[in-house]
Amino acid sequence: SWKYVTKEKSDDMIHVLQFPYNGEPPRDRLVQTEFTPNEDHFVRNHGGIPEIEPEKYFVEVDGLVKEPQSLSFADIQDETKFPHKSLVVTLQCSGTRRIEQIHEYPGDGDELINAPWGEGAIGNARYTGVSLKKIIKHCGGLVDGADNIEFYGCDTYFKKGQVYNYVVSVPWRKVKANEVLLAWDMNGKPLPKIHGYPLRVVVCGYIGARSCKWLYRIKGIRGPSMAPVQMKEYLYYTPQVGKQNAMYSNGFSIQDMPVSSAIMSPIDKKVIVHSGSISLRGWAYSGGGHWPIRVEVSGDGGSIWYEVPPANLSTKYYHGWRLWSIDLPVDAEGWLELCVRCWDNALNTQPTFVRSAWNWDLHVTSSCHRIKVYSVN
Ligand code: MTE
Ligand code: MO
Repeated sequence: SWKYVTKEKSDDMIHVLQFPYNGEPPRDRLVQTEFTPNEDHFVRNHGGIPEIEPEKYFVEVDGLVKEPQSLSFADIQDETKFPHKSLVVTLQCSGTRRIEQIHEYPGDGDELINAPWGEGAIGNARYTGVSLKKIIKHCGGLVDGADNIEFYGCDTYFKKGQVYNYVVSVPWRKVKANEVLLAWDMNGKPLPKIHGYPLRVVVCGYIGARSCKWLYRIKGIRGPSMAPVQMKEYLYYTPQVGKQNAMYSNGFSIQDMPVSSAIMSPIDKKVIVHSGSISLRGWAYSGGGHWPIRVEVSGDGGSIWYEVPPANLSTKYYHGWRLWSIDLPVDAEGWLELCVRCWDNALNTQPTFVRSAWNWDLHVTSSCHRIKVYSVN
């Protein structure tokens, strides 16, 4: 079997697809650090990894902007024009934990798109760059009637015999709120090639799909992008949609990520020898500008819940995850179902079972995360 080799990623990444490179880190390691090391951050690619020389690199800002411009990498980094800005942002693929939906009931058979992600298609980093709002203002602002911004990535991918660039959009109000960053730095290091070098979009609180890598064009448009990634992928279908009646028009375009959480340690199906408590660790995250405020775990499938002590939640950021840990009291011996659920600051919480929110394209598995372990007390 052929394997894409890159020094930018840890050797033990779990490849959910071999080509293009799509991988997530080992589960227990992901929650060891609040900021995910760049080499452990999950990677989601639709196509190849472009090689871009920053000296020859330009970003076109055009479409429905008043003064279209072509900006070099040096222009974009020019602090006299655009103040530098750092933001802590969790990027989450809407396919995170898809494997649970696949086990519940298989969905869209297009495996190239529907990679069987586990709980690791999420990562947290401090990104530095400029707010896209400043760039658009620099280009005279939007023409009347324009209300979305379209991004073009210079990678290409194939689907159903056609070649596409990666193209997506976000509404202007998101940009106006300074929640869209053009970033060249990830955790104090130059953006790795595999994460979009030299410049990528980072959209706070939205599904990872809108954070376009290898950005080469920014276009003012009216209404969302008509490109296939925007119109045909990342749709959330009602439960009645399946193989016989799937139609893109029945899908709801996913933007904000809902509240979710996962147990990353211990690992599913393990035997745990303990003396009265099992220590659990994991992540909790909510998109759309919300953040986790309460995490609870259960050792009996969800009858009795224990609150994770607030002191065991990592620092609160507006757009970042919170790691958590707890020693869960356990008397029972034998197979136990451990589960976690989270509340965000808008008091949203998670669906109880995977089947509560199963959808044909298998996106946004945000149900209460459950694993089984064998307890020896
Ligand atoms: N941008 C381009 N140009 N091409 C892509 O395939 N994948 C998107 C997004 N941006 C993608 C892209 C998806 S679906 C996700 S989840 C995030 O990038 C993943 O970002 P990462 O690989 O840096 O973790
Ligand atoms: Mo994604």
